[in-house]
Amino acid sequence: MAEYQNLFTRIQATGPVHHGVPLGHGNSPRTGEEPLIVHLIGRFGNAQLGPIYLGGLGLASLLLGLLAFNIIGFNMLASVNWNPIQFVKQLFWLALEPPPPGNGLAIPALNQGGWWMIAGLFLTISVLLWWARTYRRARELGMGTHVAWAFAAAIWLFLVLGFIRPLLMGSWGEAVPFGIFPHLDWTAAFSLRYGNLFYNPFHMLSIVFLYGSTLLFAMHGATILAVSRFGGEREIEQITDRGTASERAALFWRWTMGFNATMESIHRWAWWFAVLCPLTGGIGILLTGTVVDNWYLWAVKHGVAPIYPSVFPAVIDPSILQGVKP
Ligand code: 07D
Ligand code: 07D
Repeated sequence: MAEYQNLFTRIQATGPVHHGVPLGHGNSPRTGEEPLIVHLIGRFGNAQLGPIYLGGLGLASLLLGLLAFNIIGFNMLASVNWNPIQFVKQLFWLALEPPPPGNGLAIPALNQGGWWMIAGLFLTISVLLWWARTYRRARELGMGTHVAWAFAAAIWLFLVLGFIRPLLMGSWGEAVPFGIFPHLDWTAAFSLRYGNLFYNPFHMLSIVFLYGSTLLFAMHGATILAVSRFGGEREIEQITDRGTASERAALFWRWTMGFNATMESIHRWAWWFAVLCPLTGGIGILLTGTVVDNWYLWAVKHGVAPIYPSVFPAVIDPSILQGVKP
């Protein structure tokens, strides 16, 4: 029954275009007075394009973000002797590095991490202003601020990685470089330096919520699409009446799992899983190097991991030889 497999949008419901609720005092006018209806866009989401709200926060955020982006880009360009061909060829490998480890928290020279600090500062302000924008726009629409607080969870991990942990460790050199592959190198090196991040229980929790988020998203998306022939995607109230899309969706999970979410609770689950991923992750990164110096030795000490087997000439963990205490 292929006609009921609802995976691609076939129907585009369009009503009269509108600008949304009136905005009170202190708001900017919305941009795009005559919203457009674009069929192609309607295949992915809503066919109505605009109006968009720029506003002071949005404008300031975009400007600072663009400034940071340009500082990073020009530093990368300088690192290949201003050669545009090499810039494009090596783009994914280029970096703007933080100050060297010996520099501590001192203000460095521009080409010794100074540009990294300026770009980082601008990017951070840009992200925080964008957060304020999500909060303010939600309030103006009379909505809850759930999106803003979920975004705040991601910003928490971002701040731990680039600001809070380096501050606690007493060196900006601890922070992440800007760059596509360089930031992956940093991630791998960080794990190795601290004795394998897999043994960090907060990294474990973060992964649980990462994987859990995809699982929940798949279950929810699939369930709603599967009852769209009964109008499942249109039901906004919690409906348990016999024969409705909601009742079938609930029944399906009760049949297959013995338990089901509700139209409301599934979104609370999704929100918490997504939020807890960077929240627990940030805790894990914050503990690394500050409280725990080697997660493998920590895991051995707490009976999580076995010690190296003594079948061959005695193996000693290299970090113990370097004086690291479990
Ligand atoms: C799909 C929403 C759209 C967002 C996108 C990202 C930029 C960066 C900047 C050239 C899901 C836009 C990217 C604006 C351009 C310059 C200087 C979100 C979606 C498309 N990472 N990471 C990526 C960032 C960290 C890790 C990709 C940012 C940590 C691994 C992209 C941050 C660690 C892998 C990217 C950040 C880490 C990636 C795709 C900030 C541990 C990959 C991201 C601000 C968490 C993957 C080449 C994506 C990849 C990847 C951006 C932090 C690990 C470039 C902005 C330090 C292991 N990261 N990352 O789709 O392909 O997100 O890398 O903290 O495998 Mg990363
Ligand atoms: C980065 C939050 C900040 C982003 C913000 C967005 C812009 C761009 C522009 C849209 C992602 C700002 C946006 C500026 C806007 C446009 C155009 C969220 C971010 C504010 N790990 N690992 C995690 C796995 C290993 C390591 C988390 C798996 C190895 C480090 C996640 C595996 C080593 C860190 C996770 C694995 C290692 C992590 C990230 C498997 C490397 C972190 C969660 C199967 C060899 C981070 C506690 C997240 C963390 C993190 C998954 C392996 C290192 C769950 C599945 C052992 C150093 N890892 N990892 O939401 O929190 O990130 O750790 O092997 O710092 Mg890991």
